Amino acid sequence: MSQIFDLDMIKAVYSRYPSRVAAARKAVGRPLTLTEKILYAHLWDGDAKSAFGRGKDYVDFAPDRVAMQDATAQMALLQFSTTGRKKVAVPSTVHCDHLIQARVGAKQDLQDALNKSNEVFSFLESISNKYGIGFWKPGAGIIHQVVLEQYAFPGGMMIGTDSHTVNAGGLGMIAIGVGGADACDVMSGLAWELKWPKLIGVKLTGKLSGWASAKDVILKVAGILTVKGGTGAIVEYFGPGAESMSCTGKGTIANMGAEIGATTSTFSYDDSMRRYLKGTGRTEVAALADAIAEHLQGDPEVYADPAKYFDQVIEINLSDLEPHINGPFTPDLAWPLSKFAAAVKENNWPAKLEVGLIGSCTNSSYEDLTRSASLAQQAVDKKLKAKSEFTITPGSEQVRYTAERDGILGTFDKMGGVVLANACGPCIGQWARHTDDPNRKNSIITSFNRNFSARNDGNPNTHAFVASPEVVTALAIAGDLTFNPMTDELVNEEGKKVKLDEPKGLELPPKGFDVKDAGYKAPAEDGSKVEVVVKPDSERLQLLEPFPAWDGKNITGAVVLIKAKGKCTTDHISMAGTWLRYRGHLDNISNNTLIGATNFFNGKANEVKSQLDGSYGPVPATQRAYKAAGVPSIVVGDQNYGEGSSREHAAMQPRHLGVKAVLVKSFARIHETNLKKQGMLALTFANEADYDRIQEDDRIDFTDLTAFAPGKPLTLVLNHKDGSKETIQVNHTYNAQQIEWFKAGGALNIIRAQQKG
Ligand code: MIC
Ligand code: SF4
Repeated sequence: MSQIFDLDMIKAVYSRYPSRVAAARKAVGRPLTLTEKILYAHLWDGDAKSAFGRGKDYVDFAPDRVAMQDATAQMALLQFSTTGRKKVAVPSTVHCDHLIQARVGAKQDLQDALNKSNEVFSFLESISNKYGIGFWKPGAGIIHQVVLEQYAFPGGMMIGTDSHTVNAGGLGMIAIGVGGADACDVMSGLAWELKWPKLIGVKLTGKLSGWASAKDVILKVAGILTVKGGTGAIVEYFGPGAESMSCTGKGTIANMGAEIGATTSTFSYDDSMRRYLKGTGRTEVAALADAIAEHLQGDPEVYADPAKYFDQVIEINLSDLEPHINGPFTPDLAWPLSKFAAAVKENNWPAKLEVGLIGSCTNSSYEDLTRSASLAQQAVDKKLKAKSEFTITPGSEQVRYTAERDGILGTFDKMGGVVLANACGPCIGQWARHTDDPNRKNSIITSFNRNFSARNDGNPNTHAFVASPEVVTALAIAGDLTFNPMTDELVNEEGKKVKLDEPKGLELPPKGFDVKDAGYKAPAEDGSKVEVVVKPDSERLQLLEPFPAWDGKNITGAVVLIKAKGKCTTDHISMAGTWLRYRGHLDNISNNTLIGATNFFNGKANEVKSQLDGSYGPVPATQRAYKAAGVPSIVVGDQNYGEGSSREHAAMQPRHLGVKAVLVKSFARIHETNLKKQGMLALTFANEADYDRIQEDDRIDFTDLTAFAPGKPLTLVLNHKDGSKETIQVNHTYNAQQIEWFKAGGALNIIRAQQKG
């Protein structure tokens, strides 16, 4: 296996640890959690004293790495290319995984993607080559699995332009999902700021056995904390249960921490990580980590009395943990397996299971595949024919190659499974699902992490559930959502009743991992001569124009483009699926702006009233008309607005179309930052009930924007159609620097001026 991780960088990080941890302990005056150690070891200015006690403040950090996936890298690198820098300041990689559609199977699908998205892949390859960025070509694997296998290291700090960057927490990192503009800062050699997080401790005792797996830990945690419960927090898992789990199992838990809104999750360095590092060809990294192992774990006093050190503590006994199935439509609706069948009946969800899908960045480790294959083998042995369609998405070429060599993929094939490309595919709506009738309510179950409405196949009638790969496999064999493999029997092809035995798997391949072509391309030493082509008439790529600076005036007479009702995720604001096509072309992708959001005033998606002529029309066209007419507008939203993806398009598109502010009950972290970065106003109702005061025909005046200052609420006057007026307060979390971004029309305008100046 080629060695592409940066050993010198890791050595440099580790050499800072002993003194940084000692200084932090002194500043804080008590034992430290692992999270705190990693954060203090990565302070931009190294000054523990000044960082300590900054409470809810933003603090500057120096991440070690940047990872980007194809669908977000385009915008990140288009922004980077305007800064004037010659090379990235920290090791960075691009991974081509989102733009591959699942249709018939790996080989054909990959070829189709290469044909269809050649322009974008070539752009990413050449721009990576130019700026010193490692390039993982289409088919190499899903970003988070590749990062775990190649780059993640205990105690490191990484940012990535994808919300599931947090996956690397399974290998003891602080790995955080961000928008492309944040990545651009770090690649430009600037500090990266994050609000000092709250700490949630999850103590794991006992040991997983039988049908329960690591996925069930996070499915249960999601049920406890909900999609908002982790907001602003880093979740630290510890205890004997954590140590008894595989490293990739920890990765699964950290991965799906994105679904509870957590900033990230992490685990202390232990033997499972050591085994995984060695198993993936990184014996040197394991040796380096061993040398400072005490710093790559929380202090023993912390784990002995967690309530004293964490803001919240949850305890889970793995020995009692029941498998869970979460859904539909939201990842936090958690059902223990024994209660699920009744829930399906009570809620009238379609019990017939049409497709079971395993794999993805969440669950495609060797352990996951062998455990699921053990069930597939039983199906063959016990003469059961899988009743549902069944697909497998390997996370990387390394895992796929090894699983093929070891006969695992062959076993799935015997059960009727279809192996898809090593890519996101159905997880991100890149799925040409064949269905007889899209209007029929139907059910699917996946081992992925998200199940928002219409996410996987673009069909709002699809009820998507999330579970472990082994539960997905068992249910696909049964073809029935109400089947409980722990207790129920199935009738085989000979009419005999049979029962599935517990799944069995292997943590790591006994013969080691292998791969012929991992799909990596190192960048040129000197990329200055590399030419990056963006055709002026391209419909997929567009060079960026700087956004205009604020005019220094209060906004007056703003109309309400849309008042979004209920869940409004980044999928609602900037849909994926077929729209992924335009991720490098801001103007074209803006045609999907908020088309998935439900209009509070008529309960419909993509139908809003134009204040120009009173007609109803699609959101993007209505907004384009406001922009052309010079009418300012705002977007109003509900709780946890912008939940889900890191895609900054959800912030850049409204900005590009001329929306001035987004006013909501609460924000998801990444989206709020993305809005700020792009020079938008991200505001929250001081009084949530004021959401109800916003009327369809309001004209809104900002009366004190000219005095915009940290910690000071803003005042809005709502001029209702009947002539009455109401004044409301809105809050914001902008610090002084972020207010400068707003004034300059976006953070990039400032970086550009600095790099050129
Ligand atoms: C997702 O899981 O929603 C994605 C697709 O990976 C996104 C990134 C994107 O929108 O490109 C994410 O989670 O950040
Ligand atoms: Fe890809 Fe799905 Fe993972 Fe996002 S969650 S990176 S779309 S596999």
